[in-house]
Amino acid sequence: MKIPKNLTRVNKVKISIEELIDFEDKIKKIYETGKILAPIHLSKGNEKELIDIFSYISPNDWVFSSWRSHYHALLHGISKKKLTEIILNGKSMGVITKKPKFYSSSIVGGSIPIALGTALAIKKNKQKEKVFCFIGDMTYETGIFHEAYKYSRNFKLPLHFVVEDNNLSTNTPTNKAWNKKSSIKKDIFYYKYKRQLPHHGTGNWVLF
Ligand SMILES: Cc1ncc(C[n+]2csc(CCOP(=O)(O)OP(=O)(O)O)c2C)c(N)n1
Ligand SMILES: [Mg+2]
Repeated sequence: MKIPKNLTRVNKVKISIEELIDFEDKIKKIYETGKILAPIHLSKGNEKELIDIFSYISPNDWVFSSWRSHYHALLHGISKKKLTEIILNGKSMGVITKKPKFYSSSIVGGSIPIALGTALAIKKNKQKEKVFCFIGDMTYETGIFHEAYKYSRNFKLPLHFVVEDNNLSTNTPTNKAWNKKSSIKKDIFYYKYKRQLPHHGTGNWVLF
């Protein structure tokens, strides 16, 4: 795992690996009863890395996530009860709360410009919060990431990217799609993990 230099731990993460796995297992079971009338994207296998990364994120910071947001939401302080309600309401891919400051989007790269604008506002208003934006390895290859990264570094904005590399874009190997040699920018959180579940759903119904 890569952690940017000059960052210190600011948070004692209270949620355990077992609690995270247990949450997703419960959602998986509910989904298979047909009660959730929208896609879900479950996490598994990256608990240890995420718990470590969230020790650098203050409960007062902003967190931006993607379609696979349950672990990020729980680790940033959204309660299991509240998150279950949101998911049962069909909003697994769009978990958004004011307290804690959490935003997620189902659009590849969709949260990046919003995270950038938030970081710009924080700097202009001389506030102390930081912005953390979680992206997958394919999202990391998009043009919007590279523009936002450049802008945030040139203007010294309080924006940190976390790249979660499962080397898959739905089911396409990202390294083959881009004929990619590994090169990750220095000031970025980065970890690799092996995806243990399908891109979406639980594997027991029709998948795309
Ligand atoms: C603009 C847009 N194009 C395509 C999709 C379909 N899509 C959803 S996730 C995904 C792959 C993303 O891969 P990665 O960034 O590595 O994230 P992972 O799911 O592996 O965490 C794609 C192509 C989308 N949601 N939005
Ligand atoms: Mg991926």
